[in-house]
Amino acid sequence: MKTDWYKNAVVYQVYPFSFMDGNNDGWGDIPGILSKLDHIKELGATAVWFSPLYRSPDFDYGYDVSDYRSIDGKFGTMADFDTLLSACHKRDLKVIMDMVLNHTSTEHPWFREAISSKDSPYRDYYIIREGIRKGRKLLPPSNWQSTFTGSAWERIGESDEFYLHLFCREQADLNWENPRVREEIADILDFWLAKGVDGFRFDVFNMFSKVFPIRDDREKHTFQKGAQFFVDGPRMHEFLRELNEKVFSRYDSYTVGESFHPSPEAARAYVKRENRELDSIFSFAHLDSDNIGGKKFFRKPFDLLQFKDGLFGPQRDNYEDGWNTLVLENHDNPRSVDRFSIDSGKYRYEAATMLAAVVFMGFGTPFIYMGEEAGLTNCAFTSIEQMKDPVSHFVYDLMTRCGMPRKLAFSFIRYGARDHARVPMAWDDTANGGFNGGHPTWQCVNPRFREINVRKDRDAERSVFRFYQKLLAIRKSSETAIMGKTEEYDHGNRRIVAYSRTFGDDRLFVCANFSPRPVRYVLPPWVKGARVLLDNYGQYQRGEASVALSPYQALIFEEA
Ligand code: TEU
Repeated sequence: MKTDWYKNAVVYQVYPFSFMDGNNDGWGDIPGILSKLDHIKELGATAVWFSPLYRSPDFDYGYDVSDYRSIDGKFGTMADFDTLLSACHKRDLKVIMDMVLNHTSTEHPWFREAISSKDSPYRDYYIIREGIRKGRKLLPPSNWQSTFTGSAWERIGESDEFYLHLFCREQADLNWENPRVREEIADILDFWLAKGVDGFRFDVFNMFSKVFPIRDDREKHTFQKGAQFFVDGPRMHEFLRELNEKVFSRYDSYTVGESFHPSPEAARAYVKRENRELDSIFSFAHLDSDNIGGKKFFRKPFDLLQFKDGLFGPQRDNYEDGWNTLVLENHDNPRSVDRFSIDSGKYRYEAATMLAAVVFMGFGTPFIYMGEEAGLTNCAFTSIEQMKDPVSHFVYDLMTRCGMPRKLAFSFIRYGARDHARVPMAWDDTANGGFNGGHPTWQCVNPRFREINVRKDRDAERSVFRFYQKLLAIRKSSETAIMGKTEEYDHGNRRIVAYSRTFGDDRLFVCANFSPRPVRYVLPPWVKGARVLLDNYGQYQRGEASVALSPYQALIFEEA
């Protein structure tokens, strides 16, 4: 029986490598997570999404899975996972597993089998094609490019054949056209649901279906060639419907898809209730308002209007017949307080709380990334060698090979790197930020951990954590905050974000100064006299005709 529990859920994302190291070996692990579940609960989250915990050679840190029914030894055992699952459930926390099903690790037994012989029954689990002979040269089957730069095809040994990989070459794309692959996938999902997990986050799900036969992309693109042949492909809806019918519909489960720049029409269709595909997909468009073409390293001046378009568009599009998600950070993004033209040195608390109010009071399920709730900042990396993410290295190499000076290339990488969010959590000011007992960590700790850490924030008078607690409590207790329709105000204002949420006769109003300068803002007449539910400065009790908003001040009103 479906209860739609996700509609009033608040999801907390744990990146297991860096959350908490229980056995002091330098890597985060399940016993570590267990020891911090109360923190998640106290915040007010109602569900936890675990980035991949499965066996993996970690070329892409867990997003290259070599056994979907296992727990990687560095994190613990399946028995540890079972303990974690029941510890979450005991605290009324739902559990969402990350499912990376566009590709497997090239160390997955299916792939090993597939390339072991041309007659292998696993051959057709992947997308393997002959290269193109041109004189002495052997060219890849098409000019498609991987999301992480370079050709999307890798030659199989000395043979004439190549396999497709839209991400790292250690991540081979599965052939979803093959019904046996889809059966295997349904079985894997069933395995976890039968164990008692409550839902899935699907990694780059909108690349499952490709256009066949494979051909060259002859269009001009600034970045990735071939995308129109593998994003929102022709059988996407059919594949999702099939999984929904076979698996999700049999459990009270929740699904959220992570999509790679979907078209607006496709994005709506994936979550349209009557289509019976996914419950929701991530809305990321606003997070591209400080970069060019969705490529995080290619920084551009922050554009608040683009941010607002990206934030409010999906709230509008999915209101009547779908559902939305609200995201500020994840393991693929730098810390939000260091983006969007914000100076986290001076206004860390103000900006972190303002961003939370603006994003998480919207229509959709909030997803909070570990550390965001304490206003954790980017890490002051000083060299590319300190970074572990292969993407940082690929893009740096590409830039420097194209002749970009190293210093400049590094400054781009440092702006957009996924590494910032992946350093060990700074829990307190003890060794390694309290992440472990002092053993060297797999990834450097943030050198600012003594000054910026969870305990210090929780104890502070102006605490990001406590603001999040209040914000989430408002969300949970107000039907308007959950179900209300969003209406944006003053879209053209380049400093202010303002919107209302309406449900029946009840209205909420949110307004925020997205700039480091004070701004006077004239409130809509109905907000005059409205009660202030939350204010990150604590200045206001009631709405006036106009309010003087301090730098990064955010106010949430409830109509009297
Ligand atoms: O990410 C999909 C993705 O394409 C981006 O978010 C990507 O990480 C970014 O553009 C690079 O700067 C998902 C996972 O979230 C990510 O961690 C994996 O690396 C990727 O899929 C491959 O599995």
